[in-house]
Amino acid sequence: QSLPTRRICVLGVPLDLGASRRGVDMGPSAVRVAGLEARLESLGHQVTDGGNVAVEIAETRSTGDVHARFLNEIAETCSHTANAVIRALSDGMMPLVLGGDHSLAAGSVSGVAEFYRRRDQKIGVIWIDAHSDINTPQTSPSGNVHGMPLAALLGLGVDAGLAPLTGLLGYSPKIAPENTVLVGVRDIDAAERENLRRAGMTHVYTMRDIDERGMRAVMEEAIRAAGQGTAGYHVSLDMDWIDPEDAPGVGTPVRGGVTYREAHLAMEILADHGHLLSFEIVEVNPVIDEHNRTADLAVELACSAFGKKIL
Ligand code: B3U
Ligand code: MN
Ligand code: MN
Repeated sequence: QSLPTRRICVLGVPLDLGASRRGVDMGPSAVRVAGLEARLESLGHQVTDGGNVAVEIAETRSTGDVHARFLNEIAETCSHTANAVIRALSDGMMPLVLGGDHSLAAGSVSGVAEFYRRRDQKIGVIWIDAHSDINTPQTSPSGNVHGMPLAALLGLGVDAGLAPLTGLLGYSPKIAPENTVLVGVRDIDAAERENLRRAGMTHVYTMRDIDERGMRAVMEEAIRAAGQGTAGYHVSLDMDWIDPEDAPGVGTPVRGGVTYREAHLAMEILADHGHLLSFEIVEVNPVIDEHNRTADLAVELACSAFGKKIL
């Protein structure tokens, strides 16, 4: 196989403060144990492990505001994550971020956006998830910050208490709705619908779109929108996108997700286009996984996204 060799920097963010179910803090470890580095290297890539970003644990902290539990601790970790991502990109490496709950994406995406902003370029984001993650502390039914990162990145919820996240690196918004795409959503809260509208999000592909139009058409459109006028895009892959049948070890399983084959196809299509700026895999929960098979699948999908071909 000939594929462009990349220098990849793995960054773990063992954060579970944004979720109510515990265990996704062990996600980075599970994905490393599943052989991420060796399997990417067997594709010809150069992989450096940048270690883990510092996180607090629930046991030593108080929850704070029930509408956005542990928000300040999460913002702190997001700030470290953003800086680690900027460092990797500055060293000429592509960040591959391992979560951890999805709230960390407020940090990783902020880092990628900032790196390109310094070069007068915008970035796109392809957010692959069963959920739309666009709650604010005001609209969240759970108070879990992993349901809020997309709102923070789009600049929503500043006066609803989300300022510690929206204000990362000193400016907001980090991304534009026309270059932000949701793929595979099937669990959207009523208030999130309103937030999607308020944020100006138009590229929202639900499971119905995937069923009716097929993964190929949806991914091509997603890639076009995220790439329009940008340096390229960050891909944020929440493993709960995949059906719990194939990915049981996730923070918040939702039935009716994409199949094993659709998931690989989507990653292969991403690899074909080559505008990937950074990649992340979040919400792997080893506590409820079966013999690490969700982490194994995460590694397989990363390999497909980084150019592994069947033939
Ligand atoms: N929308 C719900 C559920 C949820 C969002 N993201 C995850 N779960 N993983 C909420 O709590 O905001
Ligand atoms: Mn998510
Ligand atoms: Mn999700």
